[in-house]
Amino acid sequence: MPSSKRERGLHELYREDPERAQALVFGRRSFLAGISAVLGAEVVFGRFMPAGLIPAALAESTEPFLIPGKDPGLVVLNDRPLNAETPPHLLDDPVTPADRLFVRNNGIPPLAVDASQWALTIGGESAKSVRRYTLADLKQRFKTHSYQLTLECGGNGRSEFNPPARGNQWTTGAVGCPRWTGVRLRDVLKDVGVKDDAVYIGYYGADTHLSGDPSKVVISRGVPIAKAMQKQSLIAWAINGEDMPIHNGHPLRLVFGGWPASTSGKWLTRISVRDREHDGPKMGGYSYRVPCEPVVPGAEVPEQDMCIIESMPVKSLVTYPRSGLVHRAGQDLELRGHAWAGDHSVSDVDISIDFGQTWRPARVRKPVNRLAWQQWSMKIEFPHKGYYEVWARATDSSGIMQPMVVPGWNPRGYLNNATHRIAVKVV
Ligand SMILES: Nc1nc2c(c(=O)[nH]1)N[C@H]1C(S)=C(S)[C@@H](COP(=O)(O)O)O[C@H]1N2
Ligand SMILES: [Mo]
Repeated sequence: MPSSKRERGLHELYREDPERAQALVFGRRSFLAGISAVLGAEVVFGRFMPAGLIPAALAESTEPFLIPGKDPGLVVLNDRPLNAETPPHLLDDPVTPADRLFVRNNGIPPLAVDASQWALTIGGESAKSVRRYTLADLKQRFKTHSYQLTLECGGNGRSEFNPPARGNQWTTGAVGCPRWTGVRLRDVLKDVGVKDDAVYIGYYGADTHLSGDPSKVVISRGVPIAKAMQKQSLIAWAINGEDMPIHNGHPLRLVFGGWPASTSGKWLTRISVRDREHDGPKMGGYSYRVPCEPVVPGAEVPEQDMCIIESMPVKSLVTYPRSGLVHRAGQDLELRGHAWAGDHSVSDVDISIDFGQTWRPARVRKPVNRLAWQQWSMKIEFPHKGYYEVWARATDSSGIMQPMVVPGWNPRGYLNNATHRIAVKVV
């Protein structure tokens, strides 16, 4: 793997400057040996391979980057750190399978984890004690709870902002809603004892900084104490009844449904109960913050005018059919997908097949529990043969609707909850 300090990896480097990428990755002399290792095969006519050529296997597919425990259909946006999103049609299940949950790493995960040795320490200036819990302690001493909780990266949809925002160019797939199992954070916090002046909790995980510097913390975010104390806020060890994939935080992580997923600390080793807003890396500046008041696209916003993102906005996906479907004229088509709305629930999903001229209500299911996404479905007929777009627009329980175009521009490209569109050709 390259030793680049910036947040970019092989894919991006190869796209921009293949020669430099090769030099960086393998060094000039050992290039062929290195490339063979990555491709998993000898480059048979390697001595004829032009310098700077992008091996087709790297340029065209994610094959060499199959992620352990993940569906090969996930799209890799970056491999250092690893970031991969899920195409909408792979999110069709009401409960997201573990191998289809997106991955957003800010650093390098602890790859060899011994769960039997894992421990979580809780302390901080607003904790009444410092306590250490092994995974076994958590399982034995506290009641186990399971909830389906929606996890969405604050930057999901970033690729649509204009002017563009730097960072992972997520399209629609940095979201999922598996069933999480663990203990309530509040039960454990009560065991530790929380002082009256507590206002926030902050997490620390066992991943390492891209620079390799062990003294640098990758990311340490958190939530206000009120969110921490909600019954759905979990310290989780399982997804859908099984150990979670290493890239999703095995063996222990926080899960705060409906809030930017950056609050849901992975590979959790420590929680600090704070008497102030937590101030770990990526809490301040422009990280996971948006202008407190709307700004003109491209504006330079002073740091003190940025506010922390809390509950995520209302949003929906069309997960069936897959965009590009060719459908027989005269037959009904059953559309379906999910909708979610941060701390709120979803009250309506409306569908348009005429570019927003008219809308018809879909059937919307109740959430299985608070903070779980909801399923919508609708049977539709198309009046003529030709090209259609299906647009889905959700409304939350407070009456707020998804916008049809990309909403408020912000420097880092967060919170794009514009309607999802798919293409259908009727023949
Ligand atoms: N320790 C740690 N926790 C972390 C991160 C990380 O890089 N390190 N990334 C955060 C971000 S930005 C997101 S969007 C979610 C992604 O969770 P997932 O990879 O399980 O989908 O984890 C959050 N928790
Ligand atoms: Mo994120």
